[in-house]
Amino acid sequence: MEEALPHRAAELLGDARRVVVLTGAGISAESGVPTFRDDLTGLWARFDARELATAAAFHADPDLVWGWYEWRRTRVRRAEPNPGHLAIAAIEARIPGTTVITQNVDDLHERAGSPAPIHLHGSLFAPRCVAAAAHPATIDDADDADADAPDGEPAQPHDGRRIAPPRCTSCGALVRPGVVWFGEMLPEAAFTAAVEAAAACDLLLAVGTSGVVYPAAEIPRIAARSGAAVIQVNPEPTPLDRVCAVNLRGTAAHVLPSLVAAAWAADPAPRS
Ligand code: BV8
Repeated sequence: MEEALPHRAAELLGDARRVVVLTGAGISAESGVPTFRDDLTGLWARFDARELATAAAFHADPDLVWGWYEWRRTRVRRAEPNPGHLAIAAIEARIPGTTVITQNVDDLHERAGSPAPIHLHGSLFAPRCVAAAAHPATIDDADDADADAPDGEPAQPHDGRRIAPPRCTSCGALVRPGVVWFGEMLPEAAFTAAVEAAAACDLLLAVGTSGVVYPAAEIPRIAARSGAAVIQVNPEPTPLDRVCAVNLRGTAAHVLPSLVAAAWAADPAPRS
C-alpha cells in the first residue's frame, strides 16, 4: 500500500477489545490460490465456479466436480500462508477472544497459527458421504492428486483431470467434498457463532471478500449495525465500502502487516 496507512485504521485496531476478522478468497490470492473471480483454467475453463460448486453439477458429473476439488486441494497443499494470514494470527495472539471467520475452504489460516477459524463454507479436507454425513469418509493421501493415478496415469497434470469420487466405506454411496455448495444452507453452529461474534465486536476487519455471496456478506453489516467500526482491506471497491469506517485499498499481504505494526507501534507488549 503505497500511500501511508490512514492513522484512523491503526488507531481503531490499537483500541479494539473485541475483534472479528472476516476473510474471503482475496486473503489466499498471494499464496497462489485463485480467487472465485479468477477465470477457471484447464478442464474447467468452460465453467463458472458458481455452476461447478453445486450439488446439481456434482450429480450430473461427479468425476468432473471431484476432479476440480482434488485439483484445488493439490493447489492448497502446495501453497503456504502469506504475511496476511500471519498478521491475522498475530492479532489473535495479541487480542484474546478475536474471532476469525472465513469463507475459504483452504486451511491456510490454521497453518498460519489461527487456532479455530470459523469455516462458513466448509473445507477441502473434510470429505463426507453423500447419503449420511455421519458416515466416516476419508481421503487417504495415497490417492492424492500428486501421486500417479492407480492406473499408472501421470500425476495430476497442471490443469487437472476427472477423478472418480471415492465410495463411502459404510454404505457405498459417493463421497462428496465437505464444502457448502450454492443453494445449500451453511452449517448452523458456524453461522450462529459468526453472527453472534459480529453483533458483539467493536471492530470487524473484512479482508479480501467481494461481499456478494450471502449470507456471509451480511456479517460486516451486522457488525456495523451493532455499532462496531468496520475496516475493509481490498485492492478493489466492493458493496461493503459504504458500511466501512476505513477502506484500505491494497492487498492483504501488504496492508495487514503494516496495519498490525502501526496499531501497536506505541506499546509492542502483548495484551494479557
Ligand atoms: C444459501 C464453498 C439458503 C464451495 C462457497 C441473497 C441475495 C442473493 C443471493 C442469495 C441470497 N441468499 C442466498 C443467495 C444465494 C447464494 C448467493 O449468495 N449467491 C450470490 C452469488 C448472489 N447463496 C447461497 O447459495 C448460500 N446458501 O443461501 O442457502 C438458500 C438457498 C437458496 C436460496 C435462498 C437461500 C451458500 C453460499 C456458499 C457457497 N459456497 N464456497 C467452494 O469453494 O467450492 S461461496 C465461495 O464464493 C467462497 O466461499 C466465497 O464465499 C465466494 C467468493 O467470494 P469471495 O471469497 O469474496 O471471493 P471473490 O473471488 O468473489 O472476490 C475476491 C475479492 O478479493 C475481490 O473483491 C478482490 O478484489 C479481492 N482481492 C483479490 N486479491 C486480493 C484481494 N483482497 C486482498 N488481497 C489480495 N491480494
